[in-house]
Amino acid sequence: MNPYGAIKFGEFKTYMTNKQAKLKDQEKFLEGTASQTVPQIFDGLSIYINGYTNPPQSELRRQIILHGGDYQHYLKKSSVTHIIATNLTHAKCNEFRAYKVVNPDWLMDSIKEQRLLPWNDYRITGKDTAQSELHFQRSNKQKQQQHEEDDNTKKPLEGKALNATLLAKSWNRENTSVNPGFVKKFYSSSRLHHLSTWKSEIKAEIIKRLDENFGREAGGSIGKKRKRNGERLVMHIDFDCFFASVGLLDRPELKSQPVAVSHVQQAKTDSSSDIASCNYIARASGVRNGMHVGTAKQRCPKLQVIPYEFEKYRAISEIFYETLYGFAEEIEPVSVDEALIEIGGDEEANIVATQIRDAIREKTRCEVSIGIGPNILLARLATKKAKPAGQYYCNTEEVQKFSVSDLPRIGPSMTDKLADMGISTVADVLRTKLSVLQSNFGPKTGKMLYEFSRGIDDRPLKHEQERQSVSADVNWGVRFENEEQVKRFVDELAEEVTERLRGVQRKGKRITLNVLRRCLDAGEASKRLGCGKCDNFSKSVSLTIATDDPKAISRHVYDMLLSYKFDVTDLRGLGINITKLESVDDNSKVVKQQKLSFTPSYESTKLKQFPTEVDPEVFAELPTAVQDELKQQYKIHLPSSKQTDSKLSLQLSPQKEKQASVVVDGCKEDTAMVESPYSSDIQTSSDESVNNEPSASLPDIPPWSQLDPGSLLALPEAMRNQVLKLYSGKLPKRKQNDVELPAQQQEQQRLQQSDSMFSSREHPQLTKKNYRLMNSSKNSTTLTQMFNTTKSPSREDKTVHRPPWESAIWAELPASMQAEIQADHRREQLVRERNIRNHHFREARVKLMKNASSTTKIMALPLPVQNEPKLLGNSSIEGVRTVLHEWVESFPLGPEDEDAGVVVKFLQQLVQTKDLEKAQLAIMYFYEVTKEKGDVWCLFADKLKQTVSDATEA
Ligand code: DCP
Ligand code: MG
Ligand code: MG
Repeated sequence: MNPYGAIKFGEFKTYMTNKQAKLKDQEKFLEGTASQTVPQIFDGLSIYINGYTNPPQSELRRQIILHGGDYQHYLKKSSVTHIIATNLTHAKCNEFRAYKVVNPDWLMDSIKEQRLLPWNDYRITGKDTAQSELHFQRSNKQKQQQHEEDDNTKKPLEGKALNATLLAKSWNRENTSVNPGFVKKFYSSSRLHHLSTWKSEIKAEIIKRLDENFGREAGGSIGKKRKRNGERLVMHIDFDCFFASVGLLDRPELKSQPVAVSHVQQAKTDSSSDIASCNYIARASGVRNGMHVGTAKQRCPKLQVIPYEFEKYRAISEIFYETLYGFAEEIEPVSVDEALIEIGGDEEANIVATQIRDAIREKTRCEVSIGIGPNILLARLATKKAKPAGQYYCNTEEVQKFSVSDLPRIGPSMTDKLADMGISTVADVLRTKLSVLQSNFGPKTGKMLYEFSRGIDDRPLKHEQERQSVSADVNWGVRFENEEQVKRFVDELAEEVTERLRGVQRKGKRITLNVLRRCLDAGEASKRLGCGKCDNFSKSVSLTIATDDPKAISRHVYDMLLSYKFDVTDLRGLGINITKLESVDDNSKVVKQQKLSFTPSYESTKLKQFPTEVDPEVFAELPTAVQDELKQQYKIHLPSSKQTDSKLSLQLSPQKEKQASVVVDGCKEDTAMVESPYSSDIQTSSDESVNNEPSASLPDIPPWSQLDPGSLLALPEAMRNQVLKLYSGKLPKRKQNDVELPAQQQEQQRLQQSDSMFSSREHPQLTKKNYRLMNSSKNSTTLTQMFNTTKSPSREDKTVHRPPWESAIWAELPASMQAEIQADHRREQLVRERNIRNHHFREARVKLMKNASSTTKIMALPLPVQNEPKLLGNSSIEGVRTVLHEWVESFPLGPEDEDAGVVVKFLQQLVQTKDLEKAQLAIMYFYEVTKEKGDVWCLFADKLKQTVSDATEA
């Protein structure tokens, strides 16, 4: 059944089924984006949220899905495993008494700890009913503290007193947030910060290399020929005890000793400092990465601790990646000391691996180990066997020898759950039915386990993951004495997050504050200057325009922090997370538009959702012939008696839907554009040519010749296809237009035709002046402008309605006030837009009438002589399609260079002669016929598209 189909009155059940199906569709999307990176701690759980919660239901739902849980929109008592609620009425208490009812802290704390915490600690009981006093984010720990207060035996510990004791020591003052510049200092010595920064730098470098070497082909390769008869060869390369090995390079005297890298210099048996890396001699005594130095010292009294040397790690990592580029066909950076590569060619895998290890040893004097396999799963498992200083090939059958906890994405909670089911090795998984795995772990994870246990893993290597968020969190050394220090700290943190945003050339629309507040019964942290036992809080604000302005971010964050009314002495950690990212490029486009006084994109996208409404009076004014013509294109609904604004709404007749949806969208779209100072110019040229167009019954579409080809290629595929379909079906040949163009426009077209990436070499006379002319050409309409060929309805509507967020004081306003002003602005905007639509309708009438008398004239126009580019003698799109089809069918392994050259040249010629319509249709068709023909053809299709796009932009 189609969940998006219409339902009839009374079909409530269908409505519910459809709604659930739609919601599940949305969830699939979230799941798909999350499961690769986020620990799936709620896997196998089915969670329902009851009533008002904090964080809000939408956020909880997102978190549940992101972390692998099944979110239940409706309480299906048979399948729900947990219910989340903040308060329960007595009736609900009764109703839910057989369920695990927990407060939202359970979810949020579990996420923070990346493991499923015992639900019992967060249980909502009768005492938490709505009749009792409402507690904001009342956690179990707070409840406990409340009890303590109640029986008056213990007083809560005072943050102020705790901090005073701690900050009395000068070293502590020096190394906490009371000290200005703490954030910078913290990050300069934070290894985790360095690791994450390096990773994004390495990714950026890889992408840059692909750009340089291959003009950015999709799934780009580093430079080897892909052969291997379709078999994959994946290698997982990882330095042995990376930080420790690098540290030993300049300390040869310690080479035969147990060594660990940590912040502390004097390793004492009570030290709580973490070990980042320890050599294999230390590991023989039971020392492990991540262990406290104190514990390690107890296990291995001879342990030598050496300091971090971040610059050296980065430098060695650069050599490492540089070496890998020489061997890899594809590369996925995993971390500073680790990468996955895919090998082409036909050389024996073990020989290549030895060559790689030798090369890296020679250049860095450090050892790597290499796991090899036919996919990522097996290569990663093989590394476990290869370490230290070795290499290992893991074949598909061998996977069964591993324990389940060795498998990727299987965390401790899943390992425990599997153990409960009697499963501890991969061989045990293999014996378990898919249905059992799926019923215990959900369909996705169940299937993953099933496939992993058979050595199946078809994940490709990735080097370009879209960045979802940028954040800066500090949860060490956070101690405050007064608000001033907090404010300064927030400023510094905002600076930090902004720097990171700029580093990845992004701005963000959503700002989230994360707070760690000391549990009110908790004393000083056991880890020196650590955060200790804390409650988590988080709050977000969404902005209309993406930002990377530290001042604005800081202000919002500080506002949110103040709203909690926490005592500053109880703060133990603060973090800023920026999401809903946009690339700076996208953003600069928006900014540019705003300078031209266009309405910001937010408004226009919103408007796309609205039905096009038409004033019935205007409709009634139309001549019957025109009314009839419109009725053929649109289903015209009379307003129901309940409709207060007495507007008609236009809906497309089913048979015209595809074609006319562009127009309808266009009407909506253009409401955002009518304020352009150029709109009246566009109107003039459009009016002149509209007489030539048989499609003038689609009044808002300008002639093909006026489209900006660059914009056409920049459109989303679906929209572009619609536009092209519309043009190819409805318009006369491009040249017919030219005949009727005014002299000035013809000159501009001539200039445009002489300019392209290819012609610029042949026409060195292309001057700056030409370029300027071309760019200022009135008839170079952008794709968005093409929907806006009508004049603004009135002077009033032409005035610039500056969005309030452009004003200088916007950032000064509190978030709540901003939200209100934004809502007002949107309302006003809607009214303006409705007026504009009605005006468009009047304009449409004028054009339709003009057009009715000019059809004969068009038919009589002579066709111009053309020197059309040909593909193997074919110039018609049908002929071109036939050639392309036969070509693809005849060469299953991919295109021959010579043939490819012919097709590229043909497309270039089409661009040169401005027959973009044909170029685009050819490419669309090519995509269609190569879709199922394997990587080589698909890559070539991308390349063709890029060629045309480049040529057009040039
Ligand atoms: N690292 C860290 N903190 C972590 C993880 C890693 O500081 N939580 C640093 C120290 C490691 C380096 O990254 O030396 C590489 O991480 P690995 O997990 O590869 O660990 P090692 O290279 O130290 O050891 P192995 O030989 O097991 O790979
Ligand atoms: Mg390593
Ligand atoms: Mg590693």
